[in-house]
Amino acid sequence: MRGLGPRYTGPVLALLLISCTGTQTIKPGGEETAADTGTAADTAADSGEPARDLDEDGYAAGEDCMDLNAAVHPGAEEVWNQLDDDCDGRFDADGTWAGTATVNAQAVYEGNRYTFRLGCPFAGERKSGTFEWLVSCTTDADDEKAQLLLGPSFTIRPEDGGVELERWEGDAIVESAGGWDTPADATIVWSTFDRAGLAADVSAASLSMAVGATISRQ
Ligand SMILES: [Ca+2]
Ligand SMILES: [Ca+2]
Ligand SMILES: [Ca+2]
Repeated sequence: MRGLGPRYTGPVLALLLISCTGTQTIKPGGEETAADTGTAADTAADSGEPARDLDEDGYAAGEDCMDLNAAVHPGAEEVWNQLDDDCDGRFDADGTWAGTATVNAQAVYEGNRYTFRLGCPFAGERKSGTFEWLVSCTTDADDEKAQLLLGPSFTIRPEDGGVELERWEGDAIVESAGGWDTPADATIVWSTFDRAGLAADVSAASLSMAVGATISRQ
């Protein structure tokens, strides 16, 4: 029996060595590592929370401005639907619009008919279902009849700026610095998200106006 003692010495030492090296990986308060996620000790840089992509379109919430609609994400095609399909911060034709309107006016005064043709700047802002726009005309300061019949300047603007999809149609108003105003009918039709046509007209006994413009997004 005495002869067996030394034979067990080797395995006992090996077990002691294994238990000592094992304490290195379970020490409380150890350094956070990439593989050690989802614990209370996680840091912001290593939260263990995968980026969420609820609609599974390949774009995580945040980058995806509507993460419950797989058709909406950066790079998607913008379509007429009152949504910001491509997540560029504007839906449909939102933006600043400009152009030059041509105004052909006819006024009857003391039995005589006078005609005027003006080029008038158009400025508009389309945003989230509204389109506020203004045509600003300045008449020829040397044209006495224009000053008398149209005023030194006049504007045309919509009475209601609400707009849906690719067509706006409604009442507008012509206001003259000469002290009068008159209603107009106006229509704006978008051919693309960057281009539209404006048509407006005034039809009154002593004044008629035809307004046309091609406007574009800036
Ligand atoms: Ca998504
Ligand atoms: Ca859209
Ligand atoms: Ca957009």
